[in-house]
Amino acid sequence: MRETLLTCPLDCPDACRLRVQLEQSSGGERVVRIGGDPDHPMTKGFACAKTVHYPLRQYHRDRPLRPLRKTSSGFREVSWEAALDAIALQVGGVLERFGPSAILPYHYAGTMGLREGEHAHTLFRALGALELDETICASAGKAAWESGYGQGCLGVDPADVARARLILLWGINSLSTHSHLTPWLTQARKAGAEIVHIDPYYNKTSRFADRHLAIRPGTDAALALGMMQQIFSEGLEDRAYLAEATEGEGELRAAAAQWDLDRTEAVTGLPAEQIASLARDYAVARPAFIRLGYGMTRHQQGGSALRAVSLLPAVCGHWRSVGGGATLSTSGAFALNRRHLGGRHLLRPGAIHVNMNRLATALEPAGGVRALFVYNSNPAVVAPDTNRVRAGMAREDLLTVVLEQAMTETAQLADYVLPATTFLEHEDLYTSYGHHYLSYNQAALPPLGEARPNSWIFAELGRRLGVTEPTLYWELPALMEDLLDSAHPHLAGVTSERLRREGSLRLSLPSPFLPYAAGAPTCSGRVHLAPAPAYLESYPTTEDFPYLLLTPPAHHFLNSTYGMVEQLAAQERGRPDVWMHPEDALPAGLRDGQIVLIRSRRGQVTRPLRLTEETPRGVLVAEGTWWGSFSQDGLPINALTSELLTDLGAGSTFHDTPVAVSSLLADISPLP
Ligand SMILES: Nc1nc2c(c(=O)[nH]1)N[C@H]1C(S)=C(S)[C@@H](COP(=O)(O)OP(=O)(O)OC[C@H]3O[C@@H](n4cnc5c(=O)[nH]c(N)nc54)[C@H](O)[C@@H]3O)O[C@H]1N2
Ligand SMILES: Nc1nc2c(c(=O)[nH]1)N[C@H]1C(S)=C(S)[C@@H](COP(=O)(O)OP(=O)(O)OC[C@H]3O[C@@H](n4cnc5c(=O)[nH]c(N)nc54)[C@H](O)[C@@H]3O)O[C@H]1N2
Ligand code: SF4
Ligand SMILES: [Mo]
Repeated sequence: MRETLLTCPLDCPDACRLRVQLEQSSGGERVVRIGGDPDHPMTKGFACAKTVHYPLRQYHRDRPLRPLRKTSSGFREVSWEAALDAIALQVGGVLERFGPSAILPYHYAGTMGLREGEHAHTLFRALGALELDETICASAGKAAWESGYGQGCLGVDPADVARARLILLWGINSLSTHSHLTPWLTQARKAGAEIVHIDPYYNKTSRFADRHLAIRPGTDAALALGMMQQIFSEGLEDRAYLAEATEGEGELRAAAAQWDLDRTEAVTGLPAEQIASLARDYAVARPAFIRLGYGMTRHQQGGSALRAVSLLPAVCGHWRSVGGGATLSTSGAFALNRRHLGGRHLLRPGAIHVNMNRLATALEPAGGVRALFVYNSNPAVVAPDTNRVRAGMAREDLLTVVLEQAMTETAQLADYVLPATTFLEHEDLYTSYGHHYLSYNQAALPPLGEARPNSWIFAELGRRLGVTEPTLYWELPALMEDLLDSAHPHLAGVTSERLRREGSLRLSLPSPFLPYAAGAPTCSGRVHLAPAPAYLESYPTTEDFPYLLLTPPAHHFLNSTYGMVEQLAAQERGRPDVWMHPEDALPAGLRDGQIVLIRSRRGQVTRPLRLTEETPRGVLVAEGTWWGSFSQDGLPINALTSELLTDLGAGSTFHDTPVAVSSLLADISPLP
């Protein structure tokens, strides 16, 4: 038995340091147990309910271990030579006949590793392929944050959150999605802090909080403006901070003045007294901290919503106290030299961009895409409007190559599946979006079967295509040296030797870390309160589609990454369901447990109905981006969602789907 420490590669703010136990067996060394590093200040000795089960996905029976080529009778194993030669030949043909803008790479954050994640884009930028804009998750939030606070999202150090006296968990189900914040929240509460959860439905985080405000979805800008109006009218704003560190106060005051308590109540659905007391408590608590989630951004007006909420700490000057302020993401603190990362230096000004939320449209025959490379993502399940995404991927005249660790529903649609290594099998470097530790993983195990890292696969293709760009062929040491080649003070003393030796290193942040205490890295050095955020009164539901469907993350899944692990699915009640308030269901003649048909303008799915008062009236909740194969109709929930983009950042709108619900005859033969 051997033990090693590795950082979790998954798309989660916690970037945990894991204690990985390996054991010799007849087939070689195997991972047998995963827990948290007790010595890591953020991980604090526990891994989440998902990643303790990572060995089940590492050794899953369906994991692709050799290159696969689709034939008329299903997938056939082929050698790496044969697969790479054939793919390079076809790509060469596409380049010759249609040019590089017929090639689309599609990727997201299956691994957060800088080498196997972002640096993997180098091949496509060297070829001059279509440029994919990574907008599926954080782009609306980032654009909104940066509109006030300048480039790069900086956040509060999680350890300082323990000092806050009032904590607003706003549009985040942090007990599920950011579980390593919980110890700091608990510590703050022991010291007297009150914790408020602002979320349309009642979930694990609401149960943990002292107060739950069930806001009407998509109306956070109205709530933030209504709070500001109370704060200004009672003179509770921080005049000194506003004068010294911000600009545009007049415009913000004017916008807030439109939001008296009555109007705010009418729009948000929250009682006026609750809004008033929240505003007062928030203004006077020192320190007050807001943990912003992405939930409020996944609506058409999501950018404005996050912008409005993110300006509250500026109005009240909370940025000046240790533990006060707000965090959306801490990613901006990792001031690496990203000039060559993923071949950024090769990006041409005239490159054609594809918004990843519009994959369905990009893959229409008229879109001109002839070769699609998917890596670190599972778009047949996670992308909006999956019926059209799947139809596009299945096109006869499209070469679809999928690099995967799992036989996902995207991989099942591929012409070639190329087996990828897991974080246990490749080395990499990791940042975080929830804390301030940079970390390095060595490869702990040899690749299973013939799995190979993305970087190896793309280098082999590059060679065959005659690509001479040297950064495509960089091994990790060269990439690491280049990334650390930065004079930024946050990287002082952070060297590759130390990273290799110590594994996880805290950035050299000033202590205390008060990123916006004196202003922000905008052109003027001040927080931009103008243009003032607005809420446009309109609600997406209609008579035909009277309910708004929210599709937030499930506790036991990480997007779709653990979607094939039956043990985790079992902990999520075994199959995807949809939740509805009993007072909505009963008048419509719908019963608990029955199979219903849910229709949107994009498609329809069948799901068992679960009646619960945890969901407010008028709202349906479907937790978890389940693989389609777990439901009777084989369809993922994204068969219902749309390509609609947010007002800022061209982001996704997964919580903005108007739907109708009706009972289904299939009710007579319920799922086993
Ligand atoms: N267990 C688990 N952890 C995860 C993930 C996972 O799938 N499972 N995914 C990871 C990833 S990629 C991400 S981006 C993060 C996302 O983590 P979060 O930011 O927590 O997730 P969101 O989907 O943004 O939804 C958060 C909450 O916002 C609520 N919400 C929806 N609409 C609104 C609204 O209009 N206003 C307000 N105030 N709230 C609203 C939802 O009901 C939900 O409870 O989590 C990461 N961590
Ligand atoms: N309805 C709805 N849809 C959503 C969301 C929602 O809340 N509701 N959330 C959205 C959000 S926030 C996000 S971030 C996206 C996430 O979407 P994705 O980034 O697609 O995330 P995952 O579903 O986790 O799929 C990642 C895939 O990458 C693979 N992978 C991991 N490591 C490697 C590697 O090293 N090499 C290769 N080749 N593959 C690897 C994994 O096996 C997995 O299949 O989904 C979005 N979709
Ligand atoms: S998924 Fe998140 S909470 Fe779970 S081990 Fe990985 S980083 Fe930690
Ligand atoms: Mo995400």
